Amino acid sequence: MPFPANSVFNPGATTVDAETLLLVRVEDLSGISHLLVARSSDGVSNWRFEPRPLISPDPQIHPEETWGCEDARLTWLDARSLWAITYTAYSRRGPLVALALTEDFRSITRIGPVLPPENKDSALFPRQIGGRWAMINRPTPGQGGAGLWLSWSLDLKYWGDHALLLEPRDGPWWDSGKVGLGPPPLETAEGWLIMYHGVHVTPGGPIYRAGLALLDLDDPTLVKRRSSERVLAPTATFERVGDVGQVVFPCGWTADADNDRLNVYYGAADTSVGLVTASIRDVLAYLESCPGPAQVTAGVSTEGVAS
Ligand code: BMA
Repeated sequence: MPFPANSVFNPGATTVDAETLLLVRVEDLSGISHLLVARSSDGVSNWRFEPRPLISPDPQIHPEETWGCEDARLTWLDARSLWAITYTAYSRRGPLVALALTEDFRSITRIGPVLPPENKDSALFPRQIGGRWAMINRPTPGQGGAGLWLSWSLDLKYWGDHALLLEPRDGPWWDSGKVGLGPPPLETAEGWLIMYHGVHVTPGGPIYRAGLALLDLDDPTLVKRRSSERVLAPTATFERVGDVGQVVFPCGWTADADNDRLNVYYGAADTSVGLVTASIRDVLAYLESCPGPAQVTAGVSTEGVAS
């Protein structure tokens, strides 16, 4: 690392000039987080870090960032020829969703706070749907658990038509209590693929795991499939032990459709970065076997029953 760091985790991911680019969250020795670019030609090894963060808190002009900038998600917006960076600005009144734009990951334009606290785990869809931009986010309401919401915008700055998209389940489920979006939605022939984390609180503390869902391409308010099972869980020592143990927290992925490969980058135990890979075809075939809209909506998703 180019400067002293307590931990490096929860990276956004994309591809730039045929290289994998991660925007990693670096928690400094005071506890405040910054977002730093790392590049690798194979997406696995020889990571090269920029000397300075791309996004550091700027509390004079952006008081909402006073306690740090965390957990970026990166979405290439083809129609605008730039990336949207959604990140958690940690304000003194709680975490909120902030948006910045970049053409090159060398400089950014801050749009600023787009949703008030408490809200986080947000990412844009890569293209407009029905003439509007769409963004998934995760407010924390006073009742009913924290779920995924969908919000809409004509200009990327002003967001509305907020609606609940996917609720946490209940009881012993791996995604009871809280869920939050992982990487940005990925367009596939079957629908928008999303990965989300679920938090199950146990007497030993919370466990963060991740599962999958598929949204309708033309109407992403419709959840077509939702995995009953978690597909990623803390099992290795580096996922079970760290600053916050028992955490896998995916925020970024890159997809190589030609080679049928999905690379998922995730934070492990709020301390380091892990990578898991999968076949996109396998993932979509698995989702086809998962519960359909009726079960998802009723929140009574039963094992392997398609509607
Ligand atoms: C969430 C976020 C993440 C963190 C996770 C586990 O609420 O704050 O940044 O990785 O908790 O501690």
